[in-house]
Amino acid sequence: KMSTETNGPGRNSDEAFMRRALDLATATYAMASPNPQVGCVLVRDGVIVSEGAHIYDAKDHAEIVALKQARARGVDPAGTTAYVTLEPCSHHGRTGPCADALVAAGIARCVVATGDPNPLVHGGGIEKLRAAGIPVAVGVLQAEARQLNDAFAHTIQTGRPFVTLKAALSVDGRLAPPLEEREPGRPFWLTGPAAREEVQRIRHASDAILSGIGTVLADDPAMTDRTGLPRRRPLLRVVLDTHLRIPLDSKLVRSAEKDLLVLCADNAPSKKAAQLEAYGVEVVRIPREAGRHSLPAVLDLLAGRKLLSVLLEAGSILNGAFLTQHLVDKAVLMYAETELGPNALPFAAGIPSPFHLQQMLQRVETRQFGPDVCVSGYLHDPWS
Ligand code: AOF
Ligand code: ZN
Repeated sequence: KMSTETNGPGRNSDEAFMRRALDLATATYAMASPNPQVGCVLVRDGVIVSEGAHIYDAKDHAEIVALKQARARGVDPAGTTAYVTLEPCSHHGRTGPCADALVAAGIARCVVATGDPNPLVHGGGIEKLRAAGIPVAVGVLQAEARQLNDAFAHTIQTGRPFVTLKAALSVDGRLAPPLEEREPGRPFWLTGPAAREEVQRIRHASDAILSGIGTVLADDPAMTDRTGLPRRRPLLRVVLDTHLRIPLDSKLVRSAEKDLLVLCADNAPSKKAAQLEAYGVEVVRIPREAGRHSLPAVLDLLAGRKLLSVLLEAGSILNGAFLTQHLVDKAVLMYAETELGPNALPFAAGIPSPFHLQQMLQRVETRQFGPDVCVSGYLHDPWS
């Protein structure tokens, strides 16, 4: 396709370089949180001279990584165009402002995919660049850049983690056969390997995974990130278990390595709590509302640990509680061809069917994973 712009670098080449910056940012899943995922490339005469991405533990922001790489290669960044997936920052955090560093380096032009929702920045970086006489284009591949940082945008504005509800469903919208028709301690598989791989990718992109004791007793799930990709902190596995019924010989407890958090009620048995703690499980008592865990309190506790994203992989009761309390931000529904019938476990208590949830979703996407169909969408847009 030909560029329709007549002067300056064409739109298509801007997109191509931003695509590369986005790829760099995408590669940092589980390495940037609690900061956003950001990538940057510096370009001169249509050629990339250096690249960078932000890794939380390395502190340097993506722009600084790219500037340092250019200099290490003997290239002066002056006169290059900087492509950044998130507005360069204007504040002093763990590092100095990237906007100042780009100005000092003599960048000729800056292309930004999306603004930074952080109230400390929020347009300030773009203003600084423009005030220094650097032309700034905003909005190239904006949708992709935003999606990558949904959880960051949500958390920085609401103070709570971004909640994604994931469910594997039968074609008639059920979670699993009735318990009495199942072998306990064995997960019931509806979807195929391609859909399950996608779930692993979602887990890898999450800071925490949450389920209820009912699911633990029925399935004995591991709730792990098995992508084999690096993470700067383990996927925190969280179980809501009012009375501490979680078996000591469950997969979760046996594999606990400071990455298993069991939330229970004030009056849960102390002896069981001590036993769990001896296995390396963290037990925390949290407030209840009408005999059930207060879900806002659960999310606040996770936010207090600087976790941006929570993946809810639970049964009917928790799915229903999160949905009816409007605490779900995004839903990912994986449908398999199998029919389970009206006696099977409903998708979510208090919601007639997953169809009713789908009707409420915005920006719905339908994808196929082998024989399975994945419908996903937002209940709250973290960028609106
Ligand atoms: C950028 N480039 O690569 C990133 C940015 O205190 P810090 O240093 O950890 O700063 C974190 C904030 O900086 C974060 O909340 C977000 O607003 C911005 N992230 N900005 O210019 C980057 N990761
Ligand atoms: Zn910065």
